[in-house]
Amino acid sequence: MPAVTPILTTHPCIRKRETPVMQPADLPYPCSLVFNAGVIKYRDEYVMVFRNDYGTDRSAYENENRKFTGTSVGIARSKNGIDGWRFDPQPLIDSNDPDKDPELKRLYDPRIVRIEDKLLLCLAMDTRHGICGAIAELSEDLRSYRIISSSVPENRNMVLFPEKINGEYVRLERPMPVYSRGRDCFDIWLSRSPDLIYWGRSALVLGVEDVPWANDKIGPTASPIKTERGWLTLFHAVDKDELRGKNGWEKQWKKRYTAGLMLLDLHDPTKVISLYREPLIAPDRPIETDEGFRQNAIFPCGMLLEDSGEVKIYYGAADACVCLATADVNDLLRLLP
Ligand code: BMA
Repeated sequence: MPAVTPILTTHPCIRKRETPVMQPADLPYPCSLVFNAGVIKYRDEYVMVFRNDYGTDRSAYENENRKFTGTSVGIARSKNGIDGWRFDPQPLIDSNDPDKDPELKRLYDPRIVRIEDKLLLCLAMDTRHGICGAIAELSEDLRSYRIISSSVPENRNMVLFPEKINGEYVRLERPMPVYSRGRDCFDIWLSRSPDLIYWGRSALVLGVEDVPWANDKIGPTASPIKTERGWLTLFHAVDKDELRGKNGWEKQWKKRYTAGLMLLDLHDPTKVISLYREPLIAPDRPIETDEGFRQNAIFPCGMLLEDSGEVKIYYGAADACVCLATADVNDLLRLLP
């Protein structure tokens, strides 16, 4: 596969685990692609909430135009956050659930967070009338959920800060304005809420034009990590080239997804204290560039800080499997003077 230009590479402080932490064959129910997973530590275990697209395979997709028949969101637990994942027997959410609201098409790209005693899930929600961002509250045993808030279209990629700031819940989000800007040109915004249900006092955090290697859109990825210097915040960044041809299952895939890093003010996270001006993580291994459903896409949805100072970043690789990248928190902070 010819390299996608301009060449973008992962910063050397990031170590990518050689093999994926989760692949389709690991799941106990039908799965074509498992990717874009959020992770938290909960009751002495790591809990992963992942996206599963199912119902076709590469050959059927390419030769018979057989598309995916469903998307589910599933849960698995592990003692070390790397292997030995134990799956719940059924997905938590399934687009083919006969009891679901007919307005709702599917929920995907889960980001899980624990705020005080609440377990919360941010989800992208495709409806018959547009794409919305939903927030769901999970039961303590992680076996059921209830949607408590949803945005109007078009919005998604919501992530919640892991604690209240100045007494309010705060989320990052990525609306998708098309009329006003004439083309894909999407930015990162922030909204605040007294109760997780009503959201407002929205403000722009970072525009796509502020990210030197992005020319299409940016969006939030995982709940930020609190440090003494500010909120360590990952985001995804997309560059697009009309000349890019087939790279993956689809006839054409023109985008590349990378991850960037910034530090947001602890008390007013609309303020960007520092932005690292190159990608932190780029698709640069064969599993990310030459294999998978959409090549040249890495998409983090989970980030954890261990007591040792190791930051674990869980990302979807080529929309096909879940991979893990790690870095020392101080090395990441050094990129943000
Ligand atoms: C985005 C989302 C993600 C996906 C990415 C790359 O728009 O739909 O779920 O990983 O595209 O295909």
